[in-house]
Amino acid sequence: MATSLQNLSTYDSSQFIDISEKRFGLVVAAWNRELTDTLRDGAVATLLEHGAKEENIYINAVPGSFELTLGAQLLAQHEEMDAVICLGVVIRGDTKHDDYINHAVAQGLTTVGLKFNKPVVFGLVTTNTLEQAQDRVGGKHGNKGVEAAVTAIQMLGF
Ligand code: RBF
Repeated sequence: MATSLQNLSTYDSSQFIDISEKRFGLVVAAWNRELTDTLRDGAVATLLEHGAKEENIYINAVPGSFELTLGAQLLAQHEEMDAVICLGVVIRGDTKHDDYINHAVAQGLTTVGLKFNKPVVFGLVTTNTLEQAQDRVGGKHGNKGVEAAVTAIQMLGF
């Protein structure tokens, strides 16, 4: 599943539903902050561009990506929340911490989405190097924050 073959930062918005009354919760990991700020900015800009109202976008920070799951649950449990977008960057180090975090987040966000029956988007950039991460937060592989927002909109139209 090479990212270079799947770049949703260019997408067809002609089928998007009206999101002007939809509420979006963003959960953004503070770890690798410079990178996750860019993911957040891409997601917010995309939601606004497609008609979301600024006051309907709720941005919440969590310490690290591992906390995305609980952050998502705390937002998703509110009935008026339509979709939750989780953003983080996990870069592989010398140990296997990244594996544990990534699997826990993937499993956790899947569970939250199914529990509350609403889109909970996995906007976790998982890379071997800092450069690979930079390429995916507004670099040559697009901005995965943009793609996460697009996914939320698409799933709301499902
Ligand atoms: N959080 C991230 O969002 N990205 C990382 O690359 C990252 N690396 C970590 C490496 C180690 C060794 C540890 C212990 C934590 C790391 N975290 C990272 C933080 C993690 O997601 C979580 O916030 C903390 O483990 C506290 O639960």
